[in-house]
Amino acid sequence: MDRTAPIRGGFPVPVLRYATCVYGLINKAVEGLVRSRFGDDAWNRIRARAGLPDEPFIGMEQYPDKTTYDLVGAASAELGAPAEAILEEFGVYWVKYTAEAGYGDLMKSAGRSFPEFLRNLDQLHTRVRLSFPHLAPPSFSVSDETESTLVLSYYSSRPGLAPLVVGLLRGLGDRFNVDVAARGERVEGERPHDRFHVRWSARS
Ligand code: 1MF
Repeated sequence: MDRTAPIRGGFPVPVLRYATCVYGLINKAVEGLVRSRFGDDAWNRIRARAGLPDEPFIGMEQYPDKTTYDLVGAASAELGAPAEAILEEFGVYWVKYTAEAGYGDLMKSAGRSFPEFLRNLDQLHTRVRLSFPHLAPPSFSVSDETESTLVLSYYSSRPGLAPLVVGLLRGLGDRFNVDVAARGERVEGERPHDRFHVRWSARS
């Protein structure tokens, strides 16, 4: 991931880019993904490459977004995979991880079908924010629905995470036993966002 790429307007603004912090739960999930797929040694190399001490992340503590971006960058370098691929795998993993790591009821409350869950994402984040007010959630909205397609608009203060959303959609596909195809496009303008054309079908 190119973290110094110029934004629209042509000059880099690194300070703006890391204005937020994220709950440690995210970093714990990155650690869980790497350890389960690639082992403890790989995790230690990635953690060290990201310049992080050998200390556990605390789920309810907040860490600068930069820590997570650095972890993704270090994983990309260590594993020889593009950052986009790592973000996508992380998205798939997150859906399972949170359902098993204490947020099963939260996930259940968000919906009993793939499209219902997507329609309720902002509500889900509102619910989390009641308990954890420093959450800086993205916003999602659903439009153009048919029985098997919809358009998902994704608004985030965090740059470069569209591949993560593709992974989240795939993870939700696993959760609801549907195959998901998603094509994303960037929408510039007054409220820049990513728009995903999503299609799903029951798994055979
Ligand atoms: O700001 C944040 O800390 C933050 C953390 C997680 C914001 C959003 C999220 C969840 N989101 C991650 C990608 C964000 C990308 C972006 O910012 O543009 C994924 C949202 C999502 C999408 C599809 C399906 C499921 C999803 O998430 C379910 C979810 C969301 C939040 C939590 C759990 C499940 C959550 C619960 C507790 C938290 C933080 C997040 O804080 C804790 C954790 C442990 C102990 C105390 C507090």
